[in-house]
Amino acid sequence: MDNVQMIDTFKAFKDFLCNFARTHSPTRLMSSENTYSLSREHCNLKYSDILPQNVEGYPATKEFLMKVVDILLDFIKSSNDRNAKVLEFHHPHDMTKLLDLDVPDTGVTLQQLLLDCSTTLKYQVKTGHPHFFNQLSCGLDLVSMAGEWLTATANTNMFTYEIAPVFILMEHVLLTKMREIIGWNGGDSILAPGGSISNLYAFLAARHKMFPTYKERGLSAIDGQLVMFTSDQCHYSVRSCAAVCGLGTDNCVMVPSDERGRIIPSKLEELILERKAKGHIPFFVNATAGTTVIGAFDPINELADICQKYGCWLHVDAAWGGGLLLSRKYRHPRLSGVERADSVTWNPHKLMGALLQCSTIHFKEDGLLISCNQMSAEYLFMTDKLYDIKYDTGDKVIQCGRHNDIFKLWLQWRAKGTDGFEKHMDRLMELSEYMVRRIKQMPDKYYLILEPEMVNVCFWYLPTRVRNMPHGPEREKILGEICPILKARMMQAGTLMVGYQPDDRRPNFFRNIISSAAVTEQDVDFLLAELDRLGHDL
Ligand code: ABU
Repeated sequence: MDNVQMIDTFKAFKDFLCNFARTHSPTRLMSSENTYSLSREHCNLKYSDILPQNVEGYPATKEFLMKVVDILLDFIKSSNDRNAKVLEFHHPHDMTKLLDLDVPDTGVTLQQLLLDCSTTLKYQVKTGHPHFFNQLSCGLDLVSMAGEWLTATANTNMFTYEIAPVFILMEHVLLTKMREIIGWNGGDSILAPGGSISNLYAFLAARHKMFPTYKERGLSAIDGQLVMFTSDQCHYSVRSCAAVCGLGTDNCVMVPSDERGRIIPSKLEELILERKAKGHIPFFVNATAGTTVIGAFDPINELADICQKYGCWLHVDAAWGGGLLLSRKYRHPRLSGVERADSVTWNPHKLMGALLQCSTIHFKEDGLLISCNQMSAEYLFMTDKLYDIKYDTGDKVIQCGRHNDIFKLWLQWRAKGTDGFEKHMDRLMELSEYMVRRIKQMPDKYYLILEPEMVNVCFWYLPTRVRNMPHGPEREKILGEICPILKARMMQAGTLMVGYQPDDRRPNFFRNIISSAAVTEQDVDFLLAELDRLGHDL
């Protein structure tokens, strides 16, 4: 055998091994329907054979990443396929057996990483599927997703202009626009990691405003017991502020709400007076614009009057309902008076469909965030920099590293325009109204719990055996017991996801959310028919 023959034989053997490895992967992540195979040339490569470790590795890098994109595109396609399942449910102990979650001592090949990516998405719930109605954040906005891809590739931190110039300016422009939509001229804002932390920022700024030396002196700066007020329907993060900021949850007063889930202003005033009589210091009132379960809106103007009278800070938690600020049709009366608030939480990753996560907190008064939270770390926030250091926004927050959550929202807003967002909000509300109409057309099968103010439609499904029972506590008890069983059937069938929960007035009931741009009237019809198919015999 001459040299050329030997090389050919060696190459043929290498190809055979490569093919064998591709089709006989020993790991359990190998999926039989996998089509994400790297070329023979690259199938045995590892991370060290691509950029940045191998400067000659661009062709392999490109092929690897293009295959990752193929996997992502297939997931997107299947998320939009109404014949595909929303999820493939397995109990944790079974799921563990389907996966190889080990992180090995010796790294695996790029080919194996592709299989890992593919398998990961195979078992992921498709939150962008038109039949996923389970959370406040449903859907997959593809422009926003493209933005997130770019964000991941840019891989920068948002603490200084120095390393994120374009993104910092985008934050400035977009947050100013959002404040204008709230109704303010000026002020300040920041993107925070979630609505709960946004609410915490509001609390911190309010306390700083009232007790400017708290930052240095701590508890000794406050001569008395601070008290905050919120409705009994508020998001639990408001109460959590009291726990983490030293008030104690006993000093987060839960004000009763009416039968529609809205705070009762006269009760608020009574409770403020009660605490004042004890020598306490009422300082913060939270109004919820869009409660998590029912989607109720507290009457902001009435609360603003009370806050004005007693010198309290008014925060509006519009994490959920904030998107309706963009709709001329639905903004009023729900968010009327929001411009009178001192701070507003507004999560574009909820109703507006920006990718998770994208949460904003806005302040009417400029300068509070920085004076409250600034620590002036000299290794990041030098004062003698080349540029105007007011753009080093990282010193306004209590965290150090800050994820880039702006680009996906900015790109989405560029694509839709403010008009497009308004149409989107109106469409979601109209679809929810459609669902309510359909439920009312089937009183034998569905019981609407209350007329929704938002896209939260709360209802019970009525299986055949209860259809002739009069509605009352006895029937509600049965309906409450049915919810988890019907939800389990949904998940096992994989065709639909709708959430359920109890509240302080009733046992378990379903809460359906329409916040995905993918949903149509036909999907609402499917949802109602599917619940009946899965649950009529319960
Ligand atoms: N408050 C966070 C969102 C909760 C939900 O998706 O139901």
